[in-house]
Amino acid sequence: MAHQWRGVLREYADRLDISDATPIITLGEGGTPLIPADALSHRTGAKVWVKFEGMNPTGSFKDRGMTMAVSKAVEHGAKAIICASTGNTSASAAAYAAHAGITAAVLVPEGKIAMGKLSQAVAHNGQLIQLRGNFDDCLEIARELAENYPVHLVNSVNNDRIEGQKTAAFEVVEVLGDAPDFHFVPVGNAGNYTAYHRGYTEELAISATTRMPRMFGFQAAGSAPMVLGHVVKDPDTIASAIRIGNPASWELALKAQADSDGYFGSITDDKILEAHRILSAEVGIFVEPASAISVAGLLERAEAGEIPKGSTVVLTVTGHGLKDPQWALRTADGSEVQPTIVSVDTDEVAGVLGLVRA
Ligand code: AN7
Repeated sequence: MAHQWRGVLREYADRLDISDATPIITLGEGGTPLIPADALSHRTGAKVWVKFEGMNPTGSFKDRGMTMAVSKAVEHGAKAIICASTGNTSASAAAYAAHAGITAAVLVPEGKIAMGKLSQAVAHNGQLIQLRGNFDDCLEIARELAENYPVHLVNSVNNDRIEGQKTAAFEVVEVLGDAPDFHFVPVGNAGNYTAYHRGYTEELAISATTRMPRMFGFQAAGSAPMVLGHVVKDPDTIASAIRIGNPASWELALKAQADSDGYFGSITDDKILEAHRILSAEVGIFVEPASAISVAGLLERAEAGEIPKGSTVVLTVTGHGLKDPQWALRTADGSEVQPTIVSVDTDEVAGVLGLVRA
């Protein structure tokens, strides 16, 4: 019988703080593909691999942390969880809560989350509340509620989330046989940046690897507090997932940067969309805009001469393109892609396709 991937808690039980008393709330997350990206290797001279986290059950990397956070919450008797979200966390929290038979309350910024994510949170019976504010406001309210009411916070300020997410680094090491030279991730709250660093740190400690990858994190130019060194009051970017002005894991991420000789950079929305097109059209991987920032970051750093030829590079792309598909229908000059419409006529279709009869 074919072996089925059992989700990160079972696959990495010996690397996580779980016991026989922990109920395993899983949707089979993790075990995502690490895909060689020849087009990006040719463009940069590095050996580039893409860790496609859109292949998780709810379509983003958040599921790795959510299986852990919800399992531990249920172990401790929680009947309700709460989170603030730019979308993906809310989709994941609602799905895992549904699976566990508990309630999820999700706070999102009004009008600023992608349709696919909103649909998921609603479909999974999340108690969805839109705040007239941004993500940072939502997180403040979620924290206050968790402090004063019987609801369990599952944002990445909850260490269980980071613990679950570190398993992605284990998977990379299993495929490559070592850590890469560079690891690129999008940065919003900087939880995932922190989680990969923790995963690689643990691999190094047990000699599963020979090195710590340089951790390279990227924020959108209009939402780049870690690059600017101060909180951004009104963050703005088309990459709504990372529209975050006051990252929850700021301090932890700075430590990870120092330890890994890492880097934080910013990328304009135009460059994010350009990278989105390259990844879709030349590699065949469809992601949401925030995820394309890993690709844009690599292209920018390679152009700056900062990526030695032959380096092994892993890019995490965090969320599936179907979450927020509208961006694919815009051309480089910002106009809408126009569909080609023809009659039911073989010769006419052949003509449009430029085919010549054999
Ligand atoms: C696709 O869902 O913060 O730096 O509330 O959805 O660990 O925050 C999402 C973040 C990158 C940034 N890519 O990760 C949320 C939320 C995608 C994301 C990030 C997010 P962190």
